[in-house]
Amino acid sequence: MRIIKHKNKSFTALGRVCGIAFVSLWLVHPFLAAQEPIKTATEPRLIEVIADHKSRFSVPGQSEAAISVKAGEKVRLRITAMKAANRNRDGSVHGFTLLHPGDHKPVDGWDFLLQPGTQEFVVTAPMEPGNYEVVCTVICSGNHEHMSMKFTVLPSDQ
Ligand SMILES: [Cu+2]
Repeated sequence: MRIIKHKNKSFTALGRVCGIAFVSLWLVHPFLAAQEPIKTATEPRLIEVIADHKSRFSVPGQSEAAISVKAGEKVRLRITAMKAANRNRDGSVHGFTLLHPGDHKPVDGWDFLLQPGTQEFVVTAPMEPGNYEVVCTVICSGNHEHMSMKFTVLPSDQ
């Protein structure tokens, strides 16, 4: 009888220790969670583009108007557009449309009309590597036909 009592006592003591440990952990866990980084490495890469008043694309900090992405890479396009000679009826001053290397057809989800000012689009690069091209789709000026830029999709393992 005594042994059983003793066992029960030690069981209760163990229960108490566990209970205290659990409560302490529960009290502390919001502080542990607050230590975790809020931003993760999967944040899409920012790519800046300017579509200017002379009907040219450019990339700030680059001498050549060209973009390189990895196949399937998620990127955030920040495009600043300035009016050239003409604008569309909807107010767009330039377009930004990605064309496939082979048939020059627009890539799904990569066809934008640009309003004056800065706008952002989060997009996923095509899965197929190759030399794509970005073209303007608004008859923005006499230079419209020449308004294009290189867009390279690299294999995802490079
Ligand atoms: Cu144009």
